Amino acid sequence: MTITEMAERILAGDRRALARAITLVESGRADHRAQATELLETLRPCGRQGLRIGLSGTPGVGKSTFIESFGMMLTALGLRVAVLAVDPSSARSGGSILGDKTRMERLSRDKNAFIRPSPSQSHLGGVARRTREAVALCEASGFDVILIETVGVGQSETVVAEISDLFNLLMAPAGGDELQGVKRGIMEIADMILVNKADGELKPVATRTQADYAGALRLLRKRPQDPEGFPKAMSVSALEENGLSTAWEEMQTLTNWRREQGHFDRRRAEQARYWFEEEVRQTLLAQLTTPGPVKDRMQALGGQVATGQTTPSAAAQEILKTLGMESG
Ligand SMILES: Nc1nc2c(ncn2[C@@H]2O[C@H](COP(=O)(O)OP(=O)(O)OP(=O)(O)O)[C@@H](O)[C@H]2O)c(=O)[nH]1
Ligand SMILES: [Mg+2]
Repeated sequence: MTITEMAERILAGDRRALARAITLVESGRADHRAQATELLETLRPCGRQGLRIGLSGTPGVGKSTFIESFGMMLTALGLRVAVLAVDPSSARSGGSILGDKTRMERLSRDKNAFIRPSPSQSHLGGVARRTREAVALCEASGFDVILIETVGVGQSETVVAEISDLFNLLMAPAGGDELQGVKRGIMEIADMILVNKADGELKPVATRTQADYAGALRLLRKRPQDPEGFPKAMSVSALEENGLSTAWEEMQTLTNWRREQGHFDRRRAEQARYWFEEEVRQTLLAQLTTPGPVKDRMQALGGQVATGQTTPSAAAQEILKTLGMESG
């Protein structure tokens, strides 16, 4: 299949072509990278845009269950839904989204849904760059909503927030102590906090937890990209499918306001700039760390610097010269 054919099929909504294209953007091979870049460039003018929703939460909080219920609700509304994942580590114990495909049984059988397991790469930034490209491919393929899942274990939330229009944090019903432990940075990037498992005997705890988060969110400085009443904390039950349509309505309210106020496009522009810079940074870094002449030279010069045969700055200049970049 040529790149032009692949692009045409993606635009026509062909799922197999989409899956192949995602494999192409995930590939580490230099020729694949060149093809992937060409493909993305070919698709760029189509201008199709979906809503990118990031979803994070600790293992066991109910992300998979939520995506299944929420995704089914969206497809029932006639929307096409794609699910992608960013795994902070390939050795994730809780079960990858690949295993989840069996857990998300109803959604994976839905012809208006597309579930893509996470690529198994060790480097988080690398995975996220490619996930962002997979998002672009899904948009070109006509998906209305793209759900991007990540396990909340540190840096991955920040990375997913850089790919998303809306970033949701899924939380478990908990006492005040656990609430204290929630990192401030996470609260600052969340557009919505969803307290899950608001059912059965956990319901009163969930309601209290929601009120606590709502209070904590009010204390944070108001961001220009939030209208009155946002960021919001809500409670849902992914299992019993409660509160999901209300959550969706709130997401739309927030998104529509941001579109009207210009925040939506501004954010996407900032993100595009961020990923461009990240691509340059990562590519340069890769030259220094992947086995090859530059890495060998680094090693050799490192030895000379250590034994005082040359200075760090003179050695650095030599590496930069090898890379075709001389600093002033
Ligand atoms: N009571 C209740 N249980 C839930 C709800 N959502 C999920 N669970 C249960 O919580 C457990 C974990 O759910 P998952 O959806 O697998 O959680 P996850 O966040 O995807 O977990 P990892 O993939 O390991 O990170 C399962 O036993 C679910 O049945 C809910 O709304 N209410
Ligand atoms: Mg899961």
